Amino acid sequence: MKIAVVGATGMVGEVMLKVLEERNFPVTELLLVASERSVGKKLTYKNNEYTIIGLADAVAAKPQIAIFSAGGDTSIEWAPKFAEVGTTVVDNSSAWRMDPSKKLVVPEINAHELTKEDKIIANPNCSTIQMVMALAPLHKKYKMKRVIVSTYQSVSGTGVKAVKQLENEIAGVEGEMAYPYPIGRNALPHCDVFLENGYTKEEMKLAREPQKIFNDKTFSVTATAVRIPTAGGHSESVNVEFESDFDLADVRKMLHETPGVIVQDNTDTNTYPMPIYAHNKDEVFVGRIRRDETQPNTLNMWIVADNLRKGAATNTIQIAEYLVENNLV
Ligand code: A2P
Ligand code: 11C
Repeated sequence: MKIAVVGATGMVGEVMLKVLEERNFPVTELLLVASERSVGKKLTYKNNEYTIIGLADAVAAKPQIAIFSAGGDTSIEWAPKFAEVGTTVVDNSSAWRMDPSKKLVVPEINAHELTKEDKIIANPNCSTIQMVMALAPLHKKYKMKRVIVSTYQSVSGTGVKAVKQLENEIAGVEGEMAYPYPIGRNALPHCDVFLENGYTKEEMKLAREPQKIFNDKTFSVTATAVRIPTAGGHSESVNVEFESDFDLADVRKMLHETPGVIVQDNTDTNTYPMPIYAHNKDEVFVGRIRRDETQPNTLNMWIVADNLRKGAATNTIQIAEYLVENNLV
């Protein structure tokens, strides 16, 4: 495959290159793309040096696949230009996710919907991906009515500036602030910008994206998204009410048998998912699985994943792998 990585110098771009290499993606030609500021700089992939090129040159090269993580504005402007020359774009930004003409894909759940005609495919938000990975098998069997999720999100979700802010605070040095407040020794109930309805954009992504991924509007999701001082890995407390009652042992068994999900759940041994264990892993970790004793048919669980891997780079590359394996590019 002739593949372009757009945003190759960014935080997610760097992980994309690592994941492509680890999974031995069938690359015949690799185009590394970033802003004009980076054109001419070098990056290494599989011990070979590559020179960063600009977007216009990348379009002219007509790659079969372009994986994008260069922000929404770049995707809005450039994804259609790639699509026009026949490239299939898998986009990690929020630009196309809720566009009814574009598919929003978590491969384990809905990759089967993809066709050759899908030229721009959206990758969901990181906090959505890990949540739906755990909800998918349970929804299929017990049918969800309502989900209440509270997130504990790492600074890496915000970007380099936020990672630096936390590092500076830990080191006790002054520096640029990514957040309106200190993040070390703090928790900010504020991920992304506030909207007119009082929710943040991140919270509304958690509310809307799952309905599109499951192609089902019969359940609802309400969210509170919180930024905490972890370097990498998002955690979520999820309360889910089902239409029908469940068997707890069956819930555990189903999650255990779900590809891409690992159950870490033993209170006797203090076994539960944590960001430090999810770091650099592609799986979604689920634990603290227990019945909500305050109302019928309701479950509590704790879900953790590496937001830069399954939440971003890995999911994007899994979509690209699906396209290749199914002759869709
Ligand atoms: P650059 O490093 O040249 O700025 P992050 O999410 O870590 O901020 O990274 C964003 C990525 O998107 C970087 O690779 C960045 O390149 C790239 N990028 C940002 N703006 C543009 C643009 N206008 N055109 C192409 N790439 C862009
Ligand atoms: C965060 N979820 O942790 C965000 C980062 O829509 O792709 C990814 C934003 C997005 O702040």
